Amino acid sequence: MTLLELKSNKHKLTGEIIIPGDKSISHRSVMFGSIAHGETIVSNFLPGDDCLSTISCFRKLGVTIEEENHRLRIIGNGFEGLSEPNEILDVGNSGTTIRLLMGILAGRPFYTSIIGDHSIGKRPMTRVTDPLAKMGAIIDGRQNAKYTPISIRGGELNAINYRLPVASAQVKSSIILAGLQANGETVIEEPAETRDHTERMIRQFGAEIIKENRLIKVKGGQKLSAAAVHVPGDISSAAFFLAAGVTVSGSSIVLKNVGLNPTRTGMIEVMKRMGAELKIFEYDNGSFEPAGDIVVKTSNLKGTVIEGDIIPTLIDEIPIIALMATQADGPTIIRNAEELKVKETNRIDTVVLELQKLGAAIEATEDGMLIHGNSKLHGGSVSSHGDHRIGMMLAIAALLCDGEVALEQPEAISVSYPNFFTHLNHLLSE
Ligand code: SPQ
Repeated sequence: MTLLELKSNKHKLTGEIIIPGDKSISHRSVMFGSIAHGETIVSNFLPGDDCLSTISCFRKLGVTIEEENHRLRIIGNGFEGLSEPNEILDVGNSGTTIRLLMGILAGRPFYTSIIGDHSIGKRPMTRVTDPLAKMGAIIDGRQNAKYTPISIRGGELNAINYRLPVASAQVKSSIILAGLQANGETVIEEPAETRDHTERMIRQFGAEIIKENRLIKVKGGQKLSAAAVHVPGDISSAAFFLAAGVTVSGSSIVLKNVGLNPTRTGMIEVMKRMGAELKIFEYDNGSFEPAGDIVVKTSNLKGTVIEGDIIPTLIDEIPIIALMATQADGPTIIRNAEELKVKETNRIDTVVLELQKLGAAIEATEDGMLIHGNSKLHGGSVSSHGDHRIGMMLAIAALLCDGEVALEQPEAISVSYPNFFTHLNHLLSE
């Protein structure tokens, strides 16, 4: 087991970093490049472990993908260009890979077997296997296709009208990808708006998708044509430095190239509400995904309530928001966030357990957390539990602690931010 000693020198953070490519958009760029016709070029691709798993799966499905220096060249031959793999597909730690991949495979007339790591083996798959089976795919797996290993034999699909039981971009995207191959028009209703990268990418690849409030409509049989994809920086990665910038005293940092898709910016809204001093400079990058630079400074924060429709727009940022809230004046309440229980770890339990070890006044609730604020954090031994976002949150927590923090399983961080510690050390060294 790897252990990393994080020295707490309470050093301010200054200078600037360029935020690495967005994980959600990087995954989708590989998938769309693979099912489109022609040569897709992707720039600023994120070579994190999860996105590399996606590349590996599509190579096993017969797609030519070249990867060099954050740039991909993908030769797609349409959905029909995918072929039956003679090996098991391994999605590693990536929920996005397995759920979206199943949507694509649902319409392919061949057999595929899919596995993932220990964490994936505990994450619910019925949320996608149910609607895909309704459309006509033959799916089996552990506990009636609830968990991996999963096998799927695709074929002719029929469109469905489907109300998502949870606000999930992965489930929505999986059904959209199946819907593109189905007979008729698939209609999906979202209980709350979730990230819309799939919808934006469909349009970039020359097909049509209609969004009317919370209804999404997509017709089957459309042709996708290869396109250029420039991946903006990942706001979910920037989140760790946004929180460090406002909480570590004497800090002032610039985060460059942050994706600013409004379905992902809930944390910025919450930070403003908490009194954070941050400035956003959005620029026209000519892409279908907006981006900009963010300047953030140490600020006096106050507690807040985070609940309802904003939750899906900051779901992956909740661990680091919880840490930020330990430093605010007054309590912060997070509600309606039960989805956290089925992420790489149960992120309500892991956040509460690990922050309590460092002296935070934080409690788990049925569907979120209660964070009392004004906590003086001390050193201690903590673990990422193999969850990248918990690992990064704890590395930032170490900056706020009196005393050393030893972090177990820091290697999980490479799932979404392989150069996280290089960036952190750069901001500490200026
Ligand atoms: O891919 P994975 O493992 O599910 O990754 C996570 C993360 O923290 O990076 C969730 F654990 O992000 C999901 C996110 O929570 C990525 C995602 C997407 O790209 O569509 C959507 C969200 O999940 P969901 O279940 O709400 O659709």
